[in-house]
Amino acid sequence: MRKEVEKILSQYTCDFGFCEYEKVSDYLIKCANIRKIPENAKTVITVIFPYCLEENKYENLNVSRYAAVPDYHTVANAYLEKIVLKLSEKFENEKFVFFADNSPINEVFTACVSGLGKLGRNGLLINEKYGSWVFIGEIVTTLDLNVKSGEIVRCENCNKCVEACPVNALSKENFDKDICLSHVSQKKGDIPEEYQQLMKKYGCAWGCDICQKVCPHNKNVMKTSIEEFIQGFQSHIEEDCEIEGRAFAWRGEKVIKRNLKIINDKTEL
Ligand code: B12
Repeated sequence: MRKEVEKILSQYTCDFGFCEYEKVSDYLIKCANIRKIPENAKTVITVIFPYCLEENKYENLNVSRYAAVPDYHTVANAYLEKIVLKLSEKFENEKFVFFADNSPINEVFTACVSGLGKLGRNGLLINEKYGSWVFIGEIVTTLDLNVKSGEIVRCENCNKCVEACPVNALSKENFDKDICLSHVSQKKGDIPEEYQQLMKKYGCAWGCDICQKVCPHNKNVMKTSIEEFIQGFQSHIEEDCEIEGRAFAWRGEKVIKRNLKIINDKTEL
């Protein structure tokens, strides 16, 4: 049965792995989608979507790399939907439900125990081929593939990401999401001056890549072959840009416009 599932998955441009649902079910993230998980779920099929492009593409970047490609929710969900259609045809009596990001599944940890990579000190999945420049999605199914989950393997803890984080969000053992620059840049309302200064300094109007850029595992990684990411890449976001279809659209245009104003402001803070 596993071979048949693998055959279907390998028709798409994605790498994948498996784990027992039971292994991750104790760590579900509370969100509305939790009710979509099928009763009697047995297996999680975890899929990664690499998004790194050639380095020279990032020269004029004014958002983090994940936001420079078309909205990954749409791209990942389209792939996952196609896979689920094929799987449902093949295994008529089983249920298959897919998620990407907006998911009750802790995707980083699930990808780790699905054999897709190490857990980085920055809290991100580090894949051997693509580094941490991957999005994660998954299919939760009642199909019992009799898989054996792996254990979580942590990175070497070289500390580069911890030292590079300008707000010390990684200094304590547990990641402090409330002070993370990526988190603050995505919030509504006023941005503290200290954070405005950092956004200007790094020229980044959405998200933050600092802890990933310094990671040794992200050097010379394989580039994405996902056409949607290659074709729809937009490195420089203008204040009057169309936000539809971009990763920051969910927040509404006010937030990205506020941020672009901050980083485009030429006066000293
Ligand atoms: C909320 C969120 C954020 C928040 C908070 C992040 C956080 N770490 O809490 C903010 C806005 C800061 C953020 C930022 C970013 N994010 Co984000 N984020 C998420 C999201 C939607 C949920 C994460 C979450 O709330 N987890 C719950 C908390 C409590 O988990 P936790 O801290 O890990 O603690 C749990 C584990 O330790 C667990 N545990 C312990 N042992 C074990 C063992 C097992 C087997 C399991 C399963 C669990 C487990 O127990 C704890 C309690 O549950 C995920 C998607 C998802 N559904 O997972 C994407 C996700 C993690 N983000 C992603 C990305 C790309 C980013 C950014 C890189 C974007 C950017 N460039 O700015 C940054 C990176 C910042 C960083 N260093 O983390 C990707 C990561 C891809 C990768 N390679 O790992 C994800 C997976 C989205 C996706 N579908 O691709 N993010």
